[in-house]
Amino acid sequence: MLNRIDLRGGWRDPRALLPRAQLDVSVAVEKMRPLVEAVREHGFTAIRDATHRFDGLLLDQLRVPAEAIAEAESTLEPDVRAALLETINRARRVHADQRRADVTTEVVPGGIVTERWVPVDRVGLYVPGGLAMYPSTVVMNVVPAQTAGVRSLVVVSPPQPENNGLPDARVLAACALLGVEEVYAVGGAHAVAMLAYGAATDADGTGHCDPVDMITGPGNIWVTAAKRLLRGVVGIDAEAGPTEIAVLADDTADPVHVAADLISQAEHDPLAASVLVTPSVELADAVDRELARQVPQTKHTHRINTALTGPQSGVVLVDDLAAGLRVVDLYAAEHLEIQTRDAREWAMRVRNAGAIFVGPYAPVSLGDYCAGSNHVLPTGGCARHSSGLSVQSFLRGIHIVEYTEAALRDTARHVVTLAGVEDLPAHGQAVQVRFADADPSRPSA
Ligand code: HSO
Ligand code: ZN
Repeated sequence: MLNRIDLRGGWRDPRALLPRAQLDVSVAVEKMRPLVEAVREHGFTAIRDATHRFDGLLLDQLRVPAEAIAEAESTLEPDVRAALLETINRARRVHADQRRADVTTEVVPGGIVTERWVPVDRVGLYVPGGLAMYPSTVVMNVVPAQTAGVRSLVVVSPPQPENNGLPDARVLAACALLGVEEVYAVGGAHAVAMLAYGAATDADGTGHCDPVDMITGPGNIWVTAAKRLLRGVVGIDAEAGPTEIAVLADDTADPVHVAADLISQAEHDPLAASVLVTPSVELADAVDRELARQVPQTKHTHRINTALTGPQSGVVLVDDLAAGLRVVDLYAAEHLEIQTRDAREWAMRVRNAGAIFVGPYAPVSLGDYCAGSNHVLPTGGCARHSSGLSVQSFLRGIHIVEYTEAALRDTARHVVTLAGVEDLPAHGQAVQVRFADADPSRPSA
């Protein structure tokens, strides 16, 4: 069922052999440019037109009324409430431990630098609502932002015809449980543009969404395109591509589990990537048999089949686990499962992955919902240089520099020397001018 890539006996350029979804955002960027511009110029009317065009809904008001948010919470099924509360609770525990303290370093006597961590002021969270609804994503974005101390949080999510043009009821309920009050029924590139530029949010001009400083949250290719266009106007967390799971497994792995986990992420998107890396041909064969058995039993068979048989998914056969480790490091998966003997030791040797799930009882779907870890993770190989969403994503470290006269006097010659090297003598002069004895042209007081 899965494409097979045989890297046994070594390889020359594994990057060319490793499957990866081909997603050309640049084409989408050009398509979305006029819409983003229209929102900047015309605000509400452009958003309403786009919502009509893309969601088939003509809305007079984008802001979700407080009563609708409260209603979504009060009608929440008890088991869904319990699950969401548990998710929130666990995520809060993990994220609370991420909060960095301000640090003061005495660089030289009388010269100190303090790094002050200051939260971003206003953040917009995009919660998708296309192929699937994601109340869990509300939690994964809001919890780190709140833990960081973000003052103002706004959620946007596409209006759903089956919920009277409001976002999904569970998404609204998650907002209520987290205490998020500002929610708009807008999706797509126009939602991202609204967050970036701000806009009126109803026909009579009484409501207004103020521009945000930063936008986070996953979305489809149009949302990603808008984020790329608006990076710089606002801060952008990352470009979320189709989801990925890689499993590094040996002959101790249970093929039933491995197949179920590969399927679980394929369920998101026909472009999702499910990759098994193993030295065991027996396991690869058994996983294939399991996929053939399990996939027809799934609800979203077509989507899953498309993802699993696409060029972005496959089994990579390697000589041994050490070679497998090199492959998964080159691949830099969003999610990496280690299903091997001594799984923890192998996990600790991995250099590139968004999140690592160790052993038979930590499947990716645990992390998607309820491990306490964050599920907004780098895709498309970005795990080589980036981390998943965290409290840190919402903080800026501001250096506060304090030097005494004596400390600056002691340092002056180095500044002057380096300013000379860079042919920027006025830089040196800005230090020297402070010391009358070094500047005979200084008028006396
Ligand atoms: N696997 C997705 C997150 C998610 N799964 C949300 C289910 N709901 C990207 O990490
Ligand atoms: Zn998932």
